Order: sequence, then C-alpha cells, then structure tokens
Amino acid sequence: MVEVYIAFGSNIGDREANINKALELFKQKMKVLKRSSLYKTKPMYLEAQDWFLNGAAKVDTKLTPKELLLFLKDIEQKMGRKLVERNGPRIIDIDILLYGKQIINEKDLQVPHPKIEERAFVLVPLYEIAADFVHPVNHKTVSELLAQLDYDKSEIKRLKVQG
Ligand code: PH2
Ligand code: MG
Ligand code: MG
Repeated sequence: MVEVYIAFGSNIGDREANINKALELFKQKMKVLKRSSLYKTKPMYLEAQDWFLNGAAKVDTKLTPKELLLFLKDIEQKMGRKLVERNGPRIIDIDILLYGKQIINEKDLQVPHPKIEERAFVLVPLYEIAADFVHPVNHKTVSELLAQLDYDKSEIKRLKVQG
C-alpha cells in the first residue's frame, strides 16, 4: 500500500463543517486511515483574511497521483470553491502532500508538495499522523522538518483531538 498524505484547510463559513464534508466526499474514492486534529492557524503569505482551520489525513487509494488531483479538484469545485486570489480565502483547499516516495514535477502537480517545509500549518498536523515518514526529496522525517522550522506556536492552536 502506498502511503498518501493530504492536507486540507478552510477559512470561509463553517470551517469545520466544510472540512468534514470534504472528508466525507473523500470516501467515494479512498479510505481515510488516519486524520489529524484540526488546528486554528494564522493565515500565511496573505495575512489580511480570517484564520484557517487546517488538518491532514492519511488515505489509501487506488487512484494515481493525477487521478487523485482531479478527484480532489472536483471536490473543491462541488463544494463551491471559487478561484479568486492566490493564497486568499477559500471554502476548502485540498492538497496532495506526499504520494509514497513518488516525486512528480509537472506544471499542475508537484509531489511532494513543494512548500511542506515552510508551512507550520501543514507540518504540525502531519507530524501527528506521520512523524517518522521520510520525505523522499530531502530525506528528513516529518519530525525533523518540524523541528527545524522556526514558527510561532501561538499561531497554530489545536482545536480538538480527533477521536
Ligand atoms: N493556505 C494557503 C495560504 N496560506 N495559511 C494558513 N494558515 N492555512 C492555509 O491552509 C493556507 C494559508 C494557500 O493554500
Ligand atoms: Mg494550499
Ligand atoms: Mg490547493
């Protein structure tokens, strides 16, 4: 089985309901094996917007990375995501973080996600479910990546433990 990790975030409307709905839709084509807690996170890059709710999941799927990308984009569309501003507010954002050890560098799909290392809102939830996973490009574990990231802990607040 390939270990596939997905990140999700929302900062419009009922953020938790949006994330739960997305995860419900995941089940059409994949099995959600693990899911992190949800975190309230300060917006990165574009600060003048509401805080996000972020989390990550480990899934099992038969979809190829490209098929998975299309499936996730389709969920975003169905949930009413509008393409407005880069890094701006969104009902739901779903990103492929890792697809086993595969490395993909195409225009519309880069795996591992190229910004994992700089994003506490990704690394903190990912650490909960994949601390020992070795990143196939930099060969560091998620735990090491998180340890080397300088971030403000008050900007990532755990909302609740996933039960
Ligand atoms: N997503 C972005 C840009 N900035 N900031 C936080 N806290 N959470 C996000 O999910 C996020 C962001 C672009 O995808
Ligand atoms: Mg994103
Ligand atoms: Mg995205």
